[in-house]
Amino acid sequence: MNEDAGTGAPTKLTTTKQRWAQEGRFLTGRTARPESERLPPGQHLVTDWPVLDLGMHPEVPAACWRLDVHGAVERPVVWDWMGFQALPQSRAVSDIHCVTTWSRYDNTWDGVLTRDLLEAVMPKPDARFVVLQSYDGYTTNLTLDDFAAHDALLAHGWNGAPLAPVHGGPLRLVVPHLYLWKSAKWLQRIEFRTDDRPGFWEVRGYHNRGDPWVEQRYTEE
Ligand SMILES: Nc1nc2c(c(=O)[nH]1)N[C@H]1C(S)=C(S)[C@@H](COP(=O)(O)O)O[C@H]1N2
Ligand SMILES: [Mo]
Repeated sequence: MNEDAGTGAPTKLTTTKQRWAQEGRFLTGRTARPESERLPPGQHLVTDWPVLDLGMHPEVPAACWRLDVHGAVERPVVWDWMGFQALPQSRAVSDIHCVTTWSRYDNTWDGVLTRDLLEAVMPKPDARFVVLQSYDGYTTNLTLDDFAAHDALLAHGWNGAPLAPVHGGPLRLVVPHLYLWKSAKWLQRIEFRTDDRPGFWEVRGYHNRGDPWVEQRYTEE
């Protein structure tokens, strides 16, 4: 017997398809993002990589370099360069978005995923925030959730080469889903906290979170 729209008796196939519709079968819960929507609102694409910072470019030879991870963690640690390289190493590709309206696609980063760092230091259950401090005195703050994003990493390589000192080498943070000011260059200390503490730009009118997709550029007065 053929299916007849509207009137036909339900066949096995129509009942099954009707059940799929009710269950929302095959829905991914994601929205397909056309290429035109890869660029957040108010941004334009660049192919070079502008340098932005406070103006002092601290030079930290690998022999003197340390990363101090402390605060609300079970296992505080100070890594030297060798110790840091002994952590699981990953490669990730992401776009960067700067609050000054430029974006740059397809950056290949080498380094340690923040997830792997978290596994090593084990934040205490009441840790909610992370404050980054850098060798030039810069600070910036993140929620632990934003810090732990699947594509966030502590990067020492960019596009197959060591990360250039002007871009934060030996080591910088990269949090692709937030404006680039959250991605501290010349990373020196990571503090896990139970309370938030706004950083250098956050106390100077920049948004506390900095989500480029909803243009969280500045704090609204
Ligand atoms: N240590 C440190 N990190 C920093 C900054 C800084 O001044 N010092 N500036 C931030 C800002 S405002 C931006 S836009 C990006 C720029 O990174 P880039 O120079 O690699 O493009 O670094 C961020 N990280
Ligand atoms: Mo910036």
